[in-house]
Amino acid sequence: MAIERTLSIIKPDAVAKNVIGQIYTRFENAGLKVVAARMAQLSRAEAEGFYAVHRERPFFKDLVDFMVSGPVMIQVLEGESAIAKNRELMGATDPKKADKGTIRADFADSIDANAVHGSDAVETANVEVAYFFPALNVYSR
Ligand code: RTP
Ligand code: MG
Repeated sequence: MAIERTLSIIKPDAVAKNVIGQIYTRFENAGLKVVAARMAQLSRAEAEGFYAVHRERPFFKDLVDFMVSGPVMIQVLEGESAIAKNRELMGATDPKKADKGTIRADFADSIDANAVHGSDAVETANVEVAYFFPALNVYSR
């Protein structure tokens, strides 16, 4: 077990539903600390760069269209096994398959509009945190 950081995004659908606070409460109740945060309207270039690993996938254009469709809330979460813990809180990519009580089961409508993003491994977490936050703006505590 190690203290990790992970990149979390509350996607446009969940921001539009006004559930930022409810999602933050789940992070806090699971022992994850918000150590950096900002709201942003992503440009196409930013969204394409962020999801570059999916560039060749059939859903790439829909994914980018969705991610630029409204403001997102971007945060770095820190805590014991933060990457896996956040993925557990999120639930499966497809909300129909997500376990009861997970963020996606409770707030997501479809596999495209699925409420949240979370890094999936230490390497991707490091890249994704650096993509949105200069080190100076992350406040470990
Ligand atoms: P995320 O990266 O957003 O945290 O989601 P994830 O790890 O659970 O899923 P991933 O495989 O990384 O896919 C990234 C996002 O692309 C959309 N997607 N659509 N239509 C489809 O088959 C499909 N598959 C993936 C989802 O919005 C997913 O969150
Ligand atoms: Mg992913």
